[in-house]
Amino acid sequence: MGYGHSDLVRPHIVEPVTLKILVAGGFGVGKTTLVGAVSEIRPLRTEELLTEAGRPVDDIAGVESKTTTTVAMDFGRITLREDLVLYLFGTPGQDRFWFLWDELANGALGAVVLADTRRLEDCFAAIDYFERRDIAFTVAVNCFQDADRYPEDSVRDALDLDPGIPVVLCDARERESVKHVLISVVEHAMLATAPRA
Ligand SMILES: Nc1nc2c(ncn2[C@@H]2O[C@H](COP(=O)(O)OP(=O)(O)OP(=O)(O)O)[C@@H](O)[C@H]2O)c(=O)[nH]1
Ligand SMILES: [Mg+2]
Repeated sequence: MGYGHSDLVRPHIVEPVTLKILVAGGFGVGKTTLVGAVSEIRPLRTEELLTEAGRPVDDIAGVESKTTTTVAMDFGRITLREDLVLYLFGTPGQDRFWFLWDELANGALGAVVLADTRRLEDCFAAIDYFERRDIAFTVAVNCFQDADRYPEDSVRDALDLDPGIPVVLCDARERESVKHVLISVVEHAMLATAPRA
């Protein structure tokens, strides 16, 4: 006789589903901040100093206090539920790093497009990219203190988004706020990729 010892120690081990989510948006909109706010592992960052040499190409209007920029990617992980783990890949915000996007987008289930209402046009390129590749995305407005607040629907109109695309307001520095954004992305992406009945 005797019992299966391992059954006692490990009653129900659930193998989590892991999903890859991209975090995109314009330069300095808060992508690195967002990944850092929710990641349960120390996020991998690839920050380089913004330098005098980069000044002609790096447009820091609106983010003058910024001293570093992402040159390859941010990487973090969050367990949303015991059976659902997200791997977050933050993209570099500057145009000169576009060549990295295809690599990062490979296998992504969905994406967050972070937007700043003072520079909405900066996220057009990311939206265009995901629309072309049929990657489901949620637009998250990072509410900086000195930016005017607009309701979700005004942002949707301004960005000319399809009615089904979620728009949420967030604070990229706040863990709970970012979790809410990620839940929106996962729900939207699941619906978008589910086979139609
Ligand atoms: N007030 C405020 N500041 C923020 C917020 N999110 C980010 N910041 C600040 O804005 C700056 C830019 O943030 P990052 O997270 O580096 O932006 P990024 O999108 O990763 O930038 P790139 O990788 O260079 O494109 C940093 O100085 C942050 O501290 C926010 O929600 N509110
Ligand atoms: Mg960054």
